[in-house]
Amino acid sequence: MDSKGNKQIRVHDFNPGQEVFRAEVISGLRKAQKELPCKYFYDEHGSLLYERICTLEEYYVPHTETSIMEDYIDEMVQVLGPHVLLIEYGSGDCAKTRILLNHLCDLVAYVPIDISREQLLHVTEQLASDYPKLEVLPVCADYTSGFELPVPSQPSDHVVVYFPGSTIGNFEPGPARHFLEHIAAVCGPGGGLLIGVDLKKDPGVLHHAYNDSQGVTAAFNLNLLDRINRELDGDFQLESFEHYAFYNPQEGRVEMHLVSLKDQTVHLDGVTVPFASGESIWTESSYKFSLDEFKQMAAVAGFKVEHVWTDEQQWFSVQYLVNTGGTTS
Ligand code: AVI
Repeated sequence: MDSKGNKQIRVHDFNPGQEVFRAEVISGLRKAQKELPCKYFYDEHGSLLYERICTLEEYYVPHTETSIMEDYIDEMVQVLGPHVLLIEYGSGDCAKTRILLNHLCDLVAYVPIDISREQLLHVTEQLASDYPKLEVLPVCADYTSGFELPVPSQPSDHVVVYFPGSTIGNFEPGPARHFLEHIAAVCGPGGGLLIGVDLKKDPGVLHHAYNDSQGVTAAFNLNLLDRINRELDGDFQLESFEHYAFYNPQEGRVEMHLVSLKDQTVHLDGVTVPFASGESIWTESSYKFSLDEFKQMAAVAGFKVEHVWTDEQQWFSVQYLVNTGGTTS
């Protein structure tokens, strides 16, 4: 507590920092198919743009997932069980988490993990005031690399990892399986994973979701170049690149690219990057799953699908997986 009686917020900080950002940007732009990791979308401005995407009707993911959570929260609370330590990977603005926090009344502690330090601090302050009895232990980290989890002051019955929003779809298949294996290790036997998984659907719906009419997704994609300009002294001309997103049915994923509109040369931090007209930087993949595909991937990582909740159109699913205590690979 500080002198005014407010809870002191201590962030466990494992943020990889500028050197890693620089190295990953340069190595991505040197590849034959240029690419940039989608985790770098989420600087302060990118996080705000993503929050705006999440309010768009065309981007069905958040509102569909939220209705599933609201419709089935009582069942979810039963399935998750009592005295849970809840860990959220990529907590963002915690909008959906509040549904869980409002209903899991005997929660032991909540550990939000996010790469965006500003947003993590802001959200933790809000949670501390809205849930004064809850122990909140924020971790600033790139959750795709190693970091230590804080230890709560009370023991828990079991650990539940919450991973909403179908962010699992932003991993390539091999890394997705490894990430699920990592989560299985964090949960331990008897622990579980409550995860949002986007499902295969009409490609027209996907097209509109990633090419929204207000251009917010395009601005979100282009902000990555702006971030490189700001933080790595780059000279990308944003008007010379165009947002391009499409569903690739063979791979079962939406791909987002930034396409160069002319032959041009870009400089950043002493490095020169040539672009041919029409050449793209691949900035994000968003895989969509059938229920069976996801079940198989989860099984290889050591998880059994215990429960699946979907919306009526079967566009999105929230699934509870339990760690069975051994992988099948
Ligand atoms: C965070 N992630 C699950 C979103 C997605 O749908 O792949 C990011 C996003 N990209 C464009 N719109 C939203």
